[in-house]
Amino acid sequence: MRHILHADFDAFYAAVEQRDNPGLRGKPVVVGGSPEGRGVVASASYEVRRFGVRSAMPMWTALQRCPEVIRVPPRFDRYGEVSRRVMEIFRAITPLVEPLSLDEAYLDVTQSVTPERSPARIAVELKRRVRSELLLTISVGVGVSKSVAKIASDMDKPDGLTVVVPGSEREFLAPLPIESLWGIGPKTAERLHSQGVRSIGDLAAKPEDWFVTRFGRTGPSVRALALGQDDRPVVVERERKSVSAETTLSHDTDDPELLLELVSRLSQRVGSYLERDDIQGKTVKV
Ligand code: TTP
Ligand code: CA
Repeated sequence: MRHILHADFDAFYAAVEQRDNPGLRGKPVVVGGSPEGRGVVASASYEVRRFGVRSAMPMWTALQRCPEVIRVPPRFDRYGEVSRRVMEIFRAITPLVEPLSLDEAYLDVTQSVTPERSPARIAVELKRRVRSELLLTISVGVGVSKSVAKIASDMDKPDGLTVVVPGSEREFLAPLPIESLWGIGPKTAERLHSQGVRSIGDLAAKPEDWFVTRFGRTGPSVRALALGQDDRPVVVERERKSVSAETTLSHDTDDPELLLELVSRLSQRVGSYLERDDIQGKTVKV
């Protein structure tokens, strides 16, 4: 049996800004581009979420929902630096750390567990270290698999700690909405809702062949996740699967000349990344 922690910063970009600028603490803060430049909210402090402001929302919508919102432009270098430091703290607990993004990672702590040091204790230690060394809060989920740990870390945000006791995975998952499961996006969820399947428990109650009919090849893995079964290991070094470049225009356009010019510029950027790292791809997507 494995013991896995999933750790995730609360309101990452916004929390770093509030930490670095005490004047922003306790205030409705968003990090993102300007409304004039069609910016979107990258991160919203918990204070501003009460107004219904969320990540990926256009900045002008955020302004409408909360006129007193304070917008801070992103400082990606700073977030990268904080990310490197938190990963160091994680690696001091276990070498088995798999970062998922700048602000979240899986930790396999199986080897660190002793009768005196339960996985939950390790999670408490981890939260304490991050708070004292970085002055930031993380939410942690503890479970025997990646999928359960990740869902658990989201249950009690911010500054949360949710422990799923081994053997109680099905019980833990049953009341949660199907959207919490990896691989169930909004479209699939809508389709399943119309068939009366809303909770993971509803899903888990379906027979094996139902999954194959609904999901095809991925049916068995969706079923396994719904039953709380997931034996994917924590992988320290992950192979990079793609290289990309993107941009946002200040106005919508369907001008073919402009678009071609843009595609050319972005593909040159992708090309230079490939060259720099001496790697190749075999599939191109626009
Ligand atoms: P999240 O972990 O999704 O969000 P969060 O840390 O701001 O808030 P919480 O986890 O407490 O719900 O994303 C981590 C960072 O990634 C976030 O701070 C900013 C960036 N991000 C974007 O730039 N755009 C997005 O649409 C999302 C979702 C995140
Ligand atoms: Ca986060």
